[in-house]
Amino acid sequence: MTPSRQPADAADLTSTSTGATAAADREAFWRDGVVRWDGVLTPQQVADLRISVEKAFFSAGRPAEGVRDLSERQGEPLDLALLQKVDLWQSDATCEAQVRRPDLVPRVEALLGGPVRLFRDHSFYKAAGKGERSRLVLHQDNRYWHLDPPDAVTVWMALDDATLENGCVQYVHGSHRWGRVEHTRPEEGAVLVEAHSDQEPVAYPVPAGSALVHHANTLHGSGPNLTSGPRRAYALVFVRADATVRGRPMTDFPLAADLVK
Ligand SMILES: O=C(O)CCC(=O)C(=O)O
Repeated sequence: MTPSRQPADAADLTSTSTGATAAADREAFWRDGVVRWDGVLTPQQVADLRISVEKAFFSAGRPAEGVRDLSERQGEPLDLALLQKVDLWQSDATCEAQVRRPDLVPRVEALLGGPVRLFRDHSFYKAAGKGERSRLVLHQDNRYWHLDPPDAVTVWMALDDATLENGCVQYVHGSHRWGRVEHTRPEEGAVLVEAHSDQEPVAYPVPAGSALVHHANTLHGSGPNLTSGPRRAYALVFVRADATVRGRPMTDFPLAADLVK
């Protein structure tokens, strides 16, 4: 395995739009495996993305094509408690505008210390009224993605206020340094596997429009949505430009700088 790129000397890094320095961002990201960026989406962008996400997930009241039910248990009817969809930007102009926005890519490149590719976008939909079934178990993204090195960054943007009650994301600080963690099936028939951690995750409640930016090896999950409304999020995933996926070069994945208008 190629080792992760270590944070470079931060002295040359410039201020970010939120006033926090890129150096402080990098320090937090490489210390905890996650960093919070506030005010990444305007209220209008949140409203527009909610419309796009609802359209992407549901068609005439039923799950649309390409929607994955992460709460699925083999042999049981679909519960539709925790839904995911990938690559919305390829068919939705509002999502495409997020992929092409000029401000996020330099911030992500500053975190990873070099050029990045867009690996995917994806959206998570935690439905209301499904209780425990909408919980997302602790996992490492790279358990599924097989990127080498695993230096990929998810910019997870809240489309609803994410709270303890509706299942905000939780992260195990420092777990991005643990390498590949064993995952096992939490129960018979579950589609997702769960990682074990002796260290408690830290909950990150954030308002709609804020982002949580995590490394692909950071253990994370989210609690159940116990409220009467959905908890939605839209995320962009960037990977180091020279990484491989399942041993193959990633030249088919666009360089993020080329997508930016
Ligand atoms: O939205 C969530 O609850 C989980 C997000 C997640 O697992 C991810 O962005 O990798």
